[in-house]
Amino acid sequence: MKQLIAAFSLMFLIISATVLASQSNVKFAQLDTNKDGQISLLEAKQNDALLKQFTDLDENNDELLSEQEFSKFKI
Ligand SMILES: [Ca+2]
Ligand SMILES: [Ca+2]
Repeated sequence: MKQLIAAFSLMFLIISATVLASQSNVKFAQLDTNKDGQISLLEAKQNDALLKQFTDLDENNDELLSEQEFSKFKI
């Protein structure tokens, strides 16, 4: 019985960790509010962490983040 409880607690922990991780994972599509497939500086302002990394992430310095550039974004 103790093992069953332990197994359930572990499962619960894994599920909550997954939910938390997906919540903090900012989605490209959510930030790309005008749906042009790029994140502009204005759109990046929705997320403080992204704004701080914007210039580092923008490898071709066009002041837009492509999905590929955004994929390197770490919270
Ligand atoms: Ca956009
Ligand atoms: Ca760019």
